[in-house]
Amino acid sequence: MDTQPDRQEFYSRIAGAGLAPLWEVMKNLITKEPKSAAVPYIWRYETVRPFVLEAGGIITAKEAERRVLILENPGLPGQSRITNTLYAGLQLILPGEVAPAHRHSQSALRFVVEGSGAYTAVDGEKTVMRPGDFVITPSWTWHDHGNESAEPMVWLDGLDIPIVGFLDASFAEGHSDDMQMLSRPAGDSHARFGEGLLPVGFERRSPASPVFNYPYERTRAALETLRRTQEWDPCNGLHMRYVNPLDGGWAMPTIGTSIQLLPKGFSTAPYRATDGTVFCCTEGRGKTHVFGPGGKLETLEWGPRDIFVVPSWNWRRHEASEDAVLFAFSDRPVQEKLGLWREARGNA
Ligand code: GTQ
Repeated sequence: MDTQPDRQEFYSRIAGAGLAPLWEVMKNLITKEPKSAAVPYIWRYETVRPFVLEAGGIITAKEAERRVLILENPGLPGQSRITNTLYAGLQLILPGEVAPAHRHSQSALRFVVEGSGAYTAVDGEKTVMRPGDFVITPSWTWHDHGNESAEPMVWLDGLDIPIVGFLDASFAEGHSDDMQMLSRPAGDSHARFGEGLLPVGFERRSPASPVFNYPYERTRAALETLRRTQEWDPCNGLHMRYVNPLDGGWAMPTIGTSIQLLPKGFSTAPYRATDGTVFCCTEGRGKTHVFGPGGKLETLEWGPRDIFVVPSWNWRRHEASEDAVLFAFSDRPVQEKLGLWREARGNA
């Protein structure tokens, strides 16, 4: 007996009452394992750089408010996201420009890709940025960017826009001035929070790290010292995360950031985790083998300034043909707080 017509008729009647049958959708709602619509993808800097610079002739930073080309995952077209939960973009600031001060619920990170000497001001303090610097803009802090150097500056933006959108918790406002007033000298936060010291009696007001620039120079020096111990993780090489000195947690509450050194010739064991991850290469060259749509094995070949994404639960393996350094970010802190984060390791 064909029950379909009866069922369809039932479904249309209950739809009018705001009801729907779970059994028709359950397998897609509660999957046996993560099934991300995002796909692995690489943005080679030599391919995207001309477009980023071309945008500089199309609109000013002031008119655009933020002149950014979004790195949109091809599996999520039109959704302004690089993974299901995170947004990424390449922001250009030309010499003499200012991206006017604003604030929003979304937290942002900057990872400098090209140029040196432009600044970001966050909550009354300026920080000058150099390639490989990791800078954070915590939720609801005023921030403006400017470039007083003679070169264009490009950085990778990472924001939790899809997460905040999912929670319907977005607020934003523009400042009355393009540039906020500065209340502390450059380096103040670093001296106060980034030197193994904390002001006695300091009262925490934000879940984000009070250190807002993690300069590449120090990060790179740490990796260089640590490589001598050769305690490599088989899946991730020498892998360090950026830390909030107040509690030892991630530097940002919604985005986890890390840096890893893969020495020349290092080939990692297969790895997957539930946090879809965005990588940006700062030095060296290598390949990442990853299973793409339909289980097809793909190879992403990367070098300096290239950005690539590995979605949730996709197996991947890195191979470094030169000493390579990868910066990475993902939603891991959110998943950890919710007790959802998982990883799996394969054999080398
Ligand atoms: O620099 O404040 O890529 O507000 C997207 C939204 C950068 C920023 C983005 C933003 C910013």
